[in-house]
Amino acid sequence: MERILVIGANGQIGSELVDALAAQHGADNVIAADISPASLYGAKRYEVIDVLNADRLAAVAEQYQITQVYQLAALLSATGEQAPLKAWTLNMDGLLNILELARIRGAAGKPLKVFWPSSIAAFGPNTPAQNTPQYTVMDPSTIYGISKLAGERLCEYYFQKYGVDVRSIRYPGIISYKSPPGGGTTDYAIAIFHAALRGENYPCFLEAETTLPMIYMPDAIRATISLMECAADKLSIRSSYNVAGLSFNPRELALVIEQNLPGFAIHYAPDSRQAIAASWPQSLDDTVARQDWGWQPQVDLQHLVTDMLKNVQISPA
Ligand code: AKB
Repeated sequence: MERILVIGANGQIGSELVDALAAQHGADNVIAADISPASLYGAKRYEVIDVLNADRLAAVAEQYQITQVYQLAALLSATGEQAPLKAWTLNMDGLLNILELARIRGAAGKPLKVFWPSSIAAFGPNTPAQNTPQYTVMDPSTIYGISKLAGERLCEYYFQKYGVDVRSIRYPGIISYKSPPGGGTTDYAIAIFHAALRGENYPCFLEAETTLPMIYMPDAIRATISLMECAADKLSIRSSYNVAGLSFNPRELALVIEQNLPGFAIHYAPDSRQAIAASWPQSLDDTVARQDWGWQPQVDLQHLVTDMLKNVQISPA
């Protein structure tokens, strides 16, 4: 029986992951945790945890005899640029605390499987942008991307040196409607739906032709859980796997929205996030994920748009 701790459970990915894991393992076996005292998503078991507090992590892991941890607490690319030191501390020390927890519990005969998200932000301006290979130049230019690349190296180090069973995906931009994203560069592809459903013209902070790798939340959750369920001896990568969903740019996305919602219009007002997006890949080669654990995306742009338009609950502008 698994006992699963999800840190960052109130966030965009965490909230949906908690539901998916609870459906699979039983609500009693999933402990949602976040820094805020209030659980936004009604998880049956909820703990207030600051991932920077190693003693608290150890106490909760022992209390529930945790066997798996998803460490999702982080500052993303755009907010990270507003507070680089805070982003570095949270992203790096948060991961290190979890890896250390897994090392210490593993040495005590209580193995802890770890999931930690990397990102397309770990790539940079000199990375080949088309069909970006699994192994290639990585020269991230944001503090978030630098923390992701360093984090990938730490994951592999802890696996090689201590046998920590850590697994990771380089998430593309994740699109979802259940809970808002927090401070990413790919967030335009969610905000655009809210504007469209409010009947507003959308002022896009990226340029029209800025193609980025994206993934719809159901595919992202499926990828994450499949990787965590895969037999350890099938995994050839302990840094982080490239995983592709689909790729599109703001103009292409707006066109499909307009086909479904005639009259919708977009205009372009690029800001500092344009430079971040321009340094990231446009599409990913995820052959290794497909070979190792059978990854296969299911959602195309048409499906994503119709599903988002059906489900987004409009937020204030
Ligand atoms: C961001 O835009 O910062 C994130 C990411 C691609 O990791 N969505």
